[in-house]
Amino acid sequence: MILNDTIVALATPSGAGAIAVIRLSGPEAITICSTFFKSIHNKDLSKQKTHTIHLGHIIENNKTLDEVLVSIFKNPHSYTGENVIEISCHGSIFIQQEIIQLFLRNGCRMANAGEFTLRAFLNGKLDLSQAEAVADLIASDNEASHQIAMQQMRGGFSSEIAKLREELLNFASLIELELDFAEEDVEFADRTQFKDLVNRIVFVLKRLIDSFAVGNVIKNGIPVAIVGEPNVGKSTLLNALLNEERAIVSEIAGTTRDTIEDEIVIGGIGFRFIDTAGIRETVDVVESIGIKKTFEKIEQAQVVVYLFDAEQFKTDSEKFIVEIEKIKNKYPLKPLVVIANKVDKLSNTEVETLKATINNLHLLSAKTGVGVEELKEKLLGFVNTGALRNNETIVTNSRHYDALQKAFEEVTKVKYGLESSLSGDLLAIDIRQALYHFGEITGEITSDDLLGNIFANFCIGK
Ligand SMILES: Nc1nc2c(ncn2[C@@H]2O[C@H](COP(=O)(O)OP(=O)(O)OP(=O)(O)O)[C@@H](O)[C@H]2O)c(=O)[nH]1
Ligand SMILES: [Mg+2]
Repeated sequence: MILNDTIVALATPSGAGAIAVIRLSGPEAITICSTFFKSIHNKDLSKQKTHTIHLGHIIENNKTLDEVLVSIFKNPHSYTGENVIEISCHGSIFIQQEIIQLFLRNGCRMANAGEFTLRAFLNGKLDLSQAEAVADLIASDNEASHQIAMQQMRGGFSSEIAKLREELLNFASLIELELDFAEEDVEFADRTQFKDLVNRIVFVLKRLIDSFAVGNVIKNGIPVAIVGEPNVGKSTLLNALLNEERAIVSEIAGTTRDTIEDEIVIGGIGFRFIDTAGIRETVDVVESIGIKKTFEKIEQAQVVVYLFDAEQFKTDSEKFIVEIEKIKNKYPLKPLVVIANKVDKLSNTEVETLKATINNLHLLSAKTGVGVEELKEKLLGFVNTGALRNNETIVTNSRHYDALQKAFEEVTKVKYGLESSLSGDLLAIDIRQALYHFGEITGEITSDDLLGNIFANFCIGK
C-alpha cells in the first residue's frame, strides 16, 4: 500500500446532479489544486487558512472548466488527517471527469475504494470499528440500522471494548510482573479482584455476542417467508404489504413458481418478505423445484407466515389443520403466524366459528387490505427491540462477532484457570490471547490483508 501520495475521487454518486464534490487528499492536495484554481479575489489557495471556502474557477491552459467552491482542510484537521481539498463543481458528468482527469495528469492518483477512510484509520482519526461503521452508515436504509451505525461511528462500541481491554491489560502486567519475581512467591494481582473482573468481562462479552442476533437482523432485514397452498393469496398479501403490484396474482393455482423477495420498513426495522410457490403434490417439474425452494426459504426465514383460504377451510378444515401441525412440528422454534385469508368471502358467523377453531388465528383479506396493518404490528412484535430502545451497544459486524467469540473463549479459559489456581505463566498466555482478539476489533492488531478486505467493500471516494 502506497499512502504518501495524493489521491483524488468523486465523493458524490456518479451521474449528473445539481452539484458534485471532488475530493483530494495527500501532501500535495492543496498545491496541486492551487495550480489550476483562480480565486475571484486573486487569493493564493496555498496561503489560506484551514476550514475556509473559496469561490473561483478551475482553469487549464486559459480554458475555464467550471466555476467552483473549494474547501480547504489542513493536516491534521481533516477527515483523513492529511491535507484535503473538496471541490464543489457543477454536477455535469463532463465537468466531473474533466476536473478529475486534470488532477490525474498533474500528480494525483485515482483513489481506491475506501482509501480516504483507510487513511483516516491509519492516521488515527478513527479506529477500525469506527471506520467500518462509516460504510454501514452509508448503507443504512432504515432508522434502526442508522442508529446502530451512528452509535458505532461515534465510538460507543470501541470504547466499551477499549475499557475491557485496558482493565485486562492491567492485570496481565501484574501477573507478568509476578513471573519476574517467581522465586519470591509474591502475588501482585489480587486474585479475588481478578476473578471479579473476569466475570464482568465474561458477562459483557456474552451480552455483546448475544446482541449480534438482533444486530444482524437489523442490518440485513428480517426474513419473513409467506407460505401456504396454491391460490390462497400469498402473492396478493406480498403486494398488499409492499403496496405495489410486485408479484403476479391469478386465480390459477401454481402462479408463483419461483420465490419473490422485497423489503419494507416497519417501525424503523427492515423486513424482507419472501413470496413462495404454493405447496402441493405436483408432477410439474418447474413447480416442484419452486416448492423445494419454498422449504429452503422457510429454513432461512426468521418468521413464517402460513396462509390458508378461509372459504376453502369451511369444507376442508382437516387438511389445513394437518398442514399447520406439520409446519409447527418441522420448525418448532420458528415464530409462526397462521392466517385465514379471504375473510371477505365469509359471513360474520362464519368468521366467529373460524376464530374458535384455531388459536391465535390472524384474520385477513389480502384483497381488501383488512388485517394487513395488524399483521405488520404482529411481525414487529417478534423483534426484540429492547436493546435498541435502551440504546445498548449492538454488534452488527460478523468480523466483530467472530473476534468477540474468540475473546470470550480465551477469557473463559482464564476464568477456569483462576478457579483451578492455574500458574501465572499459563494464565498470562490466555490473557494475552484474549487481548489479541480485542485488539483485532479496534484495529490495534491488523494485517494488510484484513485492511484490504474491509476497505474494498467501501465505495470509491469514501
Ligand atoms: N376474495 C378474495 N380473493 C383473494 C384474496 N386474496 C387473494 N385472492 C384471490 O385469490 C387468487 C389467488 O391469489 P394469489 O395471490 O395469486 O395466490 P397465491 O397463493 O400466490 O397462489 P400461487 O402463486 O399459485 O401459489 C387470485 O384470484 C386473487 O385475486 C382475498 O383476500 N379475498
Ligand atoms: Mg403466488
